[in-house]
Amino acid sequence: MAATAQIVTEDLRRWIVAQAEAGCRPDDVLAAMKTSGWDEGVALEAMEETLRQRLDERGPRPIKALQTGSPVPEPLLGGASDIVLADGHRVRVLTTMRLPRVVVFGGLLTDAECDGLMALAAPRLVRSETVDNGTGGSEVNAARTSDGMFFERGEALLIQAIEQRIVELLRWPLDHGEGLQVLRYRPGAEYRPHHDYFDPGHAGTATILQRGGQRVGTLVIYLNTPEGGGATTFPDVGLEVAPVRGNAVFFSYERAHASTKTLHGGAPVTAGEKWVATKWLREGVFA
Ligand code: PD2
Ligand code: ZN
Repeated sequence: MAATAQIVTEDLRRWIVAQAEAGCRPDDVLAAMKTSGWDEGVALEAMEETLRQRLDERGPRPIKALQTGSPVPEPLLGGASDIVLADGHRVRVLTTMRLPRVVVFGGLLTDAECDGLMALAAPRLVRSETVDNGTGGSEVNAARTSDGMFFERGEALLIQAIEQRIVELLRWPLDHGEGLQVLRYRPGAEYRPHHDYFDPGHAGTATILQRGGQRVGTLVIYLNTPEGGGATTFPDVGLEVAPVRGNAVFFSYERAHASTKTLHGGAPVTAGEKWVATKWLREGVFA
């Protein structure tokens, strides 16, 4: 069925409302619509619009299963120019994409800033852990074979300067950001494709969300240029961002759902090391 020919009928609206009121998860409703031939984007829009309209009719009593998109950071873009000024620092906009929402920046950090971050992080690196979906704690994971550490927000002057630049570039409040994380990949190390949002279906997620809510955006900054490999990949759309010292890739996700097409990974490093700093943005105050 062609996307343009898909009309949302009253029958379909009634069916969507019935599924939500019966407690069906949005993912399952979406999957059922896709199986019957609906384009994913059209189905998602139909579901959201129908449920929002239904909420308006019914007043404040929420239908528990529904989720609408959250506000997300939207970077400062230069309009006619590909240069933006973030806290007085000139940053180049190299690539933009709508779905997934991706923006690649050139020259976000200077060489000296990259060196300074790596020097501060190096003595504190330990084998990376990922979130344990069952408990909300963390665990060592074969899908992520790097070493890492977290800075506290604002813990050093260099960190403060970088964080303020990110605040202006992404137009997202300082206190909605997690502390910067630094990762070092050795040859052969990788970060297999994953989503950065916390999966609402997992038992530990409710605990994680108590501090700052969902993640809504990610900025990965490359602190060096590996000799081989290490691209940041977006397998849903075949996009590969080359790791170049001082550059960064930003992406946002307005819902914790694969339809954002923000599945991404760190391809194996084939020669040399790869160092990145990641800033995750939350929907609320991360205190
Ligand atoms: O280092 C990367 O390219 C990478 C890839 C995927 C980093 C992250 N995810 C992350 O820090 O979330
Ligand atoms: Zn990631």
